[in-house]
Amino acid sequence: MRIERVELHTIGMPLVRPFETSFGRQTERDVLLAHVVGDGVDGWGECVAGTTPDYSSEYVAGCAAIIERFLVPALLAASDVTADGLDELFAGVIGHRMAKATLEAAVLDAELRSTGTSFGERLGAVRDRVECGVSVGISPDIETLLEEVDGYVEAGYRRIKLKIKPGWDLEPVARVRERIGTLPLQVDANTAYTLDHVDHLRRLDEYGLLLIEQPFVEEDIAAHALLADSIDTPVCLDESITSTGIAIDAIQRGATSIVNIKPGRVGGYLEAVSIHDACRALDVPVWCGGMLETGIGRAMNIALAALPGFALPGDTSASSRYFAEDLTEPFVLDDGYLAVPTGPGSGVTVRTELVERWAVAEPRVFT
Ligand code: OSB
Ligand code: MG
Repeated sequence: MRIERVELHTIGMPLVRPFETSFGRQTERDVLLAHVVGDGVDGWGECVAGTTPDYSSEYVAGCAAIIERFLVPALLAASDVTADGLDELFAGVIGHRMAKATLEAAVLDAELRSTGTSFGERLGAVRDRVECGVSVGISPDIETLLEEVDGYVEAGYRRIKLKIKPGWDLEPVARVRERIGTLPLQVDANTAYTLDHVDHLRRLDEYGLLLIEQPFVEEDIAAHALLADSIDTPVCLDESITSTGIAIDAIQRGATSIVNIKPGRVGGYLEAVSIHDACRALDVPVWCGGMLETGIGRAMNIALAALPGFALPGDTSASSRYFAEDLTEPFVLDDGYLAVPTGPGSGVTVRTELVERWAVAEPRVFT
């Protein structure tokens, strides 16, 4: 298709409760949206970058700059744009995967709408619903944490993930394990530890965790391999996994025996499928991570999580876990599952009146 117009919108959406990780505390999501129009169809993509470069080096305003200055001109200049061809079209820009993923999602959405195909069909979904977990932030105290966990268990979530950091790890894990019995439990450190903590982290082994996510800094694959050799809890990389090649390398080096796949982090849904395929060939289970997505990214993530290698529940929670009102029709948990959308493209409809109402800046329009 030929892309005739690209709009960039930035909106602010309050979270229903603050979300605290080892790297920061967030009360609102700053969302950059790309809307592409061409050949009589349109599509939306959501950027997963945060307001500040604390989870990765990318951040909202930086993504907007890369998109405006380099990616949109390439898109508008091309006579025939396909999602498959974007890798080549954007080859002049190194990295900036979250920025590229934003436009890839919008182009895929438009392309699929033009043929009446759903994301699930295009990506290779084999299930019509996906099992859901929930990511629980660091709490002011244990009682508040237990209350929050109780609510999620009550809501039907099939797996709990606790954010941990030095000083907030063994006790919350022990108390939550005691509270939830045998419900699957995992932890995410978002790079908060070092190799000096190996003996300490080994103490997590007694809580029967599904996995420990990204204990060390993202560049240090070797440290994760060392830890994996020293503890029984499976090590799972998140931040470190930015491409298929890096995923294969980390697996072969024994640094990760389970992989968290986030489309935004790896440059888009097509690369996410490629990582899924590589992991499947190596018999490594994967699960779908989350970045507090609105209904747009959530719809696409749920389609991805329906691929055969997604063997563990994802951070694909219901809309209500994040927002009082979502940007699309809300995703509602049913017995711990979310249904894979079946309509063309993402299968959801963006509520453009909300895009306008929640705008924090004038939209930028490129033709
Ligand atoms: O590390 O998985 C992470 C949110 C923002 C940035 C990083 C992470 C997260 C989450 C939330 O854990 C997952 C979600 O519910 O979307
Ligand atoms: Mg993580």
